[in-house]
Amino acid sequence: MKTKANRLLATLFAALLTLSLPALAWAHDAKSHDAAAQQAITVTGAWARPTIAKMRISAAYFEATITSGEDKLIAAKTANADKAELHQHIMENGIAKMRPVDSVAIAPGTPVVFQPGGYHVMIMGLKEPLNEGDSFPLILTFEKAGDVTVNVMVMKKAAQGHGNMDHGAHKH
Ligand SMILES: [Cu+2]
Repeated sequence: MKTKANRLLATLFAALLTLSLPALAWAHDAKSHDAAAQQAITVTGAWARPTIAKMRISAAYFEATITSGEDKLIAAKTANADKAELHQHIMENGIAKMRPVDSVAIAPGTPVVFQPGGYHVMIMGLKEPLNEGDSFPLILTFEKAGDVTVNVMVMKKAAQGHGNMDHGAHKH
């Protein structure tokens, strides 16, 4: 009985080795492409709300995708403001609140989505007001890929963002 079990284990072990060989080769291959990680990240649809009255704060939204490997968005900054923070909206006892987050993970098939009611880049201490039609550069820092600069368009969108950019239908 014991011999039979041992033989079975040996077979399983051999099978595992066979299986893991291509996996190891693949992992090695993926690692060699780390240098190209920055090119693998694409940020689209970056926009921010115009500032209101004398308030010098805004929030920026965008979607980031990665084609290979995994990374993390760890920081944001812009020369146009004193501070930019990664924030998340949460509901606490039915009250919408926001809090800073350390990082947001990104993987193929799991884009980083910053949108109203969710993740956003809180921009504080803007040096100039943001008006509709303006744009400004925002630097997104990823743990592996490093800095990715995106052009943020200042525009108004409906309070409940569904990614709909065209509000023409509301005009009669
Ligand atoms: Cu915020």
